[in-house]
Amino acid sequence: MPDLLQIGPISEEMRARLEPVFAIHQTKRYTPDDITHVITNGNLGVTPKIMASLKNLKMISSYGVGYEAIDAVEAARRGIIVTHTPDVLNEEVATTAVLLMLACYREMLRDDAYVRTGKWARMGSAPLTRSAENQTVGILGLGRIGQAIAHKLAPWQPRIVYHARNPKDVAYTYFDNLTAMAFECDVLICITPGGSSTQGIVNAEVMAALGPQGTLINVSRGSVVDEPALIKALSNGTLGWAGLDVFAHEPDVPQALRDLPNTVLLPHVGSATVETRAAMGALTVDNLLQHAENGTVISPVPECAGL
Ligand code: NAP
Ligand code: 8YV
Repeated sequence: MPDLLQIGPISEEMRARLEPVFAIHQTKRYTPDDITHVITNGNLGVTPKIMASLKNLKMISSYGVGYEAIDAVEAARRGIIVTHTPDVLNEEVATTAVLLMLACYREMLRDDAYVRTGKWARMGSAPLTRSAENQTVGILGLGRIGQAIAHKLAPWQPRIVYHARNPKDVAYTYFDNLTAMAFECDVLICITPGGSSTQGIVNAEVMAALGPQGTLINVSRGSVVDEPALIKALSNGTLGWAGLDVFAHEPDVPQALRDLPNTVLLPHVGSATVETRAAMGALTVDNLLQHAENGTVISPVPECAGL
């Protein structure tokens, strides 16, 4: 039986499928030389120290599509296959992005409070909100989820523009410069990977370009947005609104951000429905079982695709 190191929690369904095939070890008690497989998630990943200590590691299966907490280049160099869970969460995360955008435009939290606090009864009506129809929506990172967001926004008849490192084979307008795109946008939706190449790319300049009537939506990683600059821009009116599912130091969200009325804040729940989390869990386990059976996997990360 191959030895599997479990980093982070797994569901009972996942455990029930793994137990007949793997000897599962918890992080507090295992012999590093025994471990051939690791199961982890996008948040915890595998630290460089743990990866270096596992001399006989063959495969890492990560729950979630983002894998910046795993050094996939080093894994590939050592012949270790890293897998993740792309595609099965596209629609769910896209829904979260649209939900945040609409909640910002239509002031859903403010109006909910109007009813709950009795302000509606006292004031008679709530102030008007903004229409989300016919907006210019910039998508930062037009990959699997970015394209799902563009499709899901269609009923609001947006003009879609996008920025990525390379243009895609799509009908939307490509910008090779993020600030230049932000000048044209009413809304900027971030859905790139995290990690060093996107660290702080949504900076004060991009926020100023988006402007006082602009809305920033982040469903990618907290690291993509310069959080102190965001707090400043939202506080002084340089930027209008922000809808955020992800933060720089989760689960800690700065009090200044929590105090701002022009934000909608979610606890990293982009993919967090029962159905989608089950699909992610199933793919995480499928990759492990297939590797144990014949050494192949279903969804390797690009760095490991050739292994
Ligand atoms: P994907 O298909 O790989 O798409 C990523 C996109 O980002 C591509 O268009 C890529 O295009 C672009 N990109 C990569 N590096 C960039 C850079 N330095 N500057 C500008 N654009 C860059 O990935 P996906 O499946 O859509 O997932 C995207 C990310 O969403 C994940 O990695 C994860 O961080 C995040 N996510 C969040 C949640 C949540 O719960 N909030 C859930 C799932 C995923 P180029 O290669 O041309 O640059
Ligand atoms: C998960 C995510 O919540 O897939 C991702 O990249 O951010 C989310 O779907 C997370 O990865 C689970 O650890």
